[in-house]
Amino acid sequence: MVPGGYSAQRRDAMEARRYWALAAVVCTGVGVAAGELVAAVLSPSASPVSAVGQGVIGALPGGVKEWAIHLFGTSDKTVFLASMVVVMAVLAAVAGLLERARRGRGLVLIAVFGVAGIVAVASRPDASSLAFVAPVAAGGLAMALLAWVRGRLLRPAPPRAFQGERGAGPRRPDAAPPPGPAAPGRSTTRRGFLGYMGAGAVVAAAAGGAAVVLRRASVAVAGLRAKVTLPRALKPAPAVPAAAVLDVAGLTPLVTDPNNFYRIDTALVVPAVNSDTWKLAVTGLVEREVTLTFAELLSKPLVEQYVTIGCVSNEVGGDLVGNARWLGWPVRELLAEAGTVPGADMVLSRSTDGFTAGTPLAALTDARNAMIAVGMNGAPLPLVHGYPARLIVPGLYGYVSATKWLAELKVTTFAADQGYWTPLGWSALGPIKTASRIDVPRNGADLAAGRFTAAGLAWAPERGISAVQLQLDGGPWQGASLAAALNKDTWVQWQAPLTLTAGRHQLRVRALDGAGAVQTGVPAPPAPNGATGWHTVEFTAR
Ligand SMILES: Nc1nc2c(c(=O)[nH]1)N[C@H]1C(S)=C(S)[C@@H](COP(=O)(O)O)O[C@H]1N2
Ligand SMILES: [Mo]
Repeated sequence: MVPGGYSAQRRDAMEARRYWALAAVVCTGVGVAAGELVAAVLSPSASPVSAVGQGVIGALPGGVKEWAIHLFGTSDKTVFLASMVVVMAVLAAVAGLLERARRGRGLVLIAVFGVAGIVAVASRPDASSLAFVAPVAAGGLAMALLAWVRGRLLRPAPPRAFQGERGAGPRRPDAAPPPGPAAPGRSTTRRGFLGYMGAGAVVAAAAGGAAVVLRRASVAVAGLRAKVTLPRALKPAPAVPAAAVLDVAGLTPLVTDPNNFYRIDTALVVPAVNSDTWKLAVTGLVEREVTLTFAELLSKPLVEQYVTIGCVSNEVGGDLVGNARWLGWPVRELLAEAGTVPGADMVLSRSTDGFTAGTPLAALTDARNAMIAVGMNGAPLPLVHGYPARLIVPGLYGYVSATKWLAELKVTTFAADQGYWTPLGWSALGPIKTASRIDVPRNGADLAAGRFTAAGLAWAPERGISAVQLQLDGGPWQGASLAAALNKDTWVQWQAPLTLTAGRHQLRVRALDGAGAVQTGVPAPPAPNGATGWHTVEFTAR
């Protein structure tokens, strides 16, 4: 019997609850901070915490909402975020107490927060497909950490019988040990436990701090971007004619929404380039070096053109290709201002984060509109697509031409310089190969036998597409009908009526470029200069 056992026991139980609550707060804090960091890196537009906060405000009844928006939304974002943090900490502590009382209950509560985060992030208007990664990471990490702490560091609540005895007198010697403060867990001391918690808090603070710094930078740049008014092009791109758009469910839209535009770059963190201080320098084999500010760039006579760009890594049938209306200043005009020196045959474009692409000088100065692009589909470039300026060169894969966050154009030679990917085994030259893709039916589809319309895309930038042909079940090649082309630098939609018997089928596509050259059927992998082969889908008709 312990003298004064009653109060000591109670103290023990209370202290144990504090440990569990603390553990859950720290684990959740690490998870949430890690999620914010992941979000800051992957999709700078949406923080899961603020998305949940906005969702909560949005769901409040009218009067309360106005009050909340007035109090937090406009006047003081910091108060809003601080109160979110307090609410999350309280809920996390509750999760810890639930977990102590019954294994798994607290984890369920954390999972519910995670789902709330996913819903909040996914329902934002600018949600990218990566947006859900952050709340999944946050919830998953918080749950895994709490489960680990539970197993390693903490004792569960004593069984009911024992609890019933609480305060009922002297403790039975054979009763389960109470969760004592001197030994919060099976394998650690109180100091050890607090050490773990302190380390967790440091990790959470570091991750959260990094997320805040990254987000500040991108939010600041997003603010500058929002204030940009793009000038009208000297010669705007003609409106998309109705004849260029086919109406087939499942067919990729002719013009790609920037939110769905593929993204490829080496940047772990999206560069946040301040357009107020941004400069583009033309250097190297030039008569005079030229620098250009964003304001100067916007004041130039701009051109506008639909251009399909693609990644050399795109597999046959893949989706690393997109079509947008780009607004920009022809590179040849800037190079003419600088005056290139005879002998130069390449321009090494460099991004603010050190990526480089080597583009033939001729491709930047010939009649195609290679441009320093500032606009995509009528808006300034999204941050992930190179704000404030990037190169767009019709006809060339992105790795040799489409430098985002453009900082420098060095006029040079292929003998003297190499772009980023060339020493890594990719060709110095990267013209986009003629390609075609079946969007409908999808590989593995199940459809009704009878009449069916197949549809897809074909592209051969710079050369244009003159025909698309389909082969059903190894039969003769038949022509598909082409929609009108926007120009020879963009992909073209095609469709073809098929009559399908019941059973398994195979459909294959190939394109002919503007000169009538047939797309090669010889399979080749993406390296070193672009995949080839005919896209083939298999499906079943019933
Ligand atoms: N700064 C920078 N620009 C870059 C790259 C890069 O890694 N860094 N990748 C290039 C590659 S390989 C491609 S395919 C295109 C993709 O452009 P997008 O992300 O706007 O679709 O960007 C090009 N520009
Ligand atoms: Mo690429």
